[in-house]
Amino acid sequence: MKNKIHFLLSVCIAVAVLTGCSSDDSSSGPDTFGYDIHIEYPESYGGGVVANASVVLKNLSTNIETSMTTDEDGVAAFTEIAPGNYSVTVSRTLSATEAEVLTGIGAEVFLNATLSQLQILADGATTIQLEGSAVGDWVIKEFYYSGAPDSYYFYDGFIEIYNNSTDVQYADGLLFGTTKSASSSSTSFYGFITEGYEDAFLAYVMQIPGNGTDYPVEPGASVVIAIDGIDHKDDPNGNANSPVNLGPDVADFEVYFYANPNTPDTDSPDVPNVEIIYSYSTTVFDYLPGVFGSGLVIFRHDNPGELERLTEPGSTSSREFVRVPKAYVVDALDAVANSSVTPELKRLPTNLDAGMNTVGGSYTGTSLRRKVKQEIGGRKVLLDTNNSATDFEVNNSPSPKGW
Ligand SMILES: [Ca+2]
Ligand SMILES: [Ca+2]
Repeated sequence: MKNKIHFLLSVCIAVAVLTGCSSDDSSSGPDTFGYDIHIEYPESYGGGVVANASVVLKNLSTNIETSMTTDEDGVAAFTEIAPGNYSVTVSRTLSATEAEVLTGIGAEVFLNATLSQLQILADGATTIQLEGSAVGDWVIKEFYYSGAPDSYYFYDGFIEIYNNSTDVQYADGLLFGTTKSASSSSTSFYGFITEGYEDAFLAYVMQIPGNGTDYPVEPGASVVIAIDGIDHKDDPNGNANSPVNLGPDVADFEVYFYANPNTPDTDSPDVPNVEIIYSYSTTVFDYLPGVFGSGLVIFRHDNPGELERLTEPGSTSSREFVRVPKAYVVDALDAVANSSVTPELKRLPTNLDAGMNTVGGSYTGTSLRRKVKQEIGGRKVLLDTNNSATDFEVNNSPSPKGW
């Protein structure tokens, strides 16, 4: 653009020699400028230039809009812009295929950005970074339930929930729970599955506290919920065989099981407690997902205490289970007792987890951990096909907040 101005000035000087070139020549109009607007992808997409983004420049005095599409270098090079104040609106829709490459998650996504005021009084350039609706969601990263090896110690269990999306997510209010425990018995059916129910039925429901924005979690970061928030390897109340430290540096929350007035459960002062919405028994002394595993579900619901509760079909027990319809379920993992368990013995319907997985036995000191699908800009995107047989693998060294 500078070249163009130089050219115009040269023309004016050349014309001035012949006819005079006065500043009040009304036919020349006001000066106009060139302005380059560079568009970039969000940080969590690994950055980079955005081709084919729509950029609308609107003059705030005249309301006249000028639109352009970014070129392959991610630039909308506006020319002949009158001096003044402008707003800039940028939008770009990614197809599922494009999003798969950029975010690791194949779903259509709408990216946009707005600059409410941009003053243009000279040639110039600016860079605008797009923001997107979150692509992806919370997923279960790790479930350690089997108990410490060569022990009967299982208070070192934990659940790790991972922000597998492109944006900050708030853990506030996130609900989780487990079904009736899995079993190594070949006849241990779960009546709800046998009867063909397609919802989750949970023995425990717990909720992460918070007012909506108390617990922000970055993309690629996670929340660890411990049965007991202590360093199980070293704590006198722990067990030397335990593979995990779930002290305040690692565990974000713990389950302090106050439901039982005679509870021997301890409340680690530096690890906040989750809220217990429901327990199928008031005589248990802590949260017990089961050393053989269970169906683990994370979900959202505005009134979890109002969810329907049913007794297990075919059972004489009066214990009730909380029904969580599929629409509320964010992620689910059916952890079963061992590799010989057949699909009829699942704890979760196949529409929530098409398969199942196992660490192979109890008191193994091993966990189930979701596989890493790819890394984008340093962020691990975890594999999520809604089939735990594919998505999870046995982790011989349970790794809360790590890999
Ligand atoms: Ca506890
Ligand atoms: Ca505590």
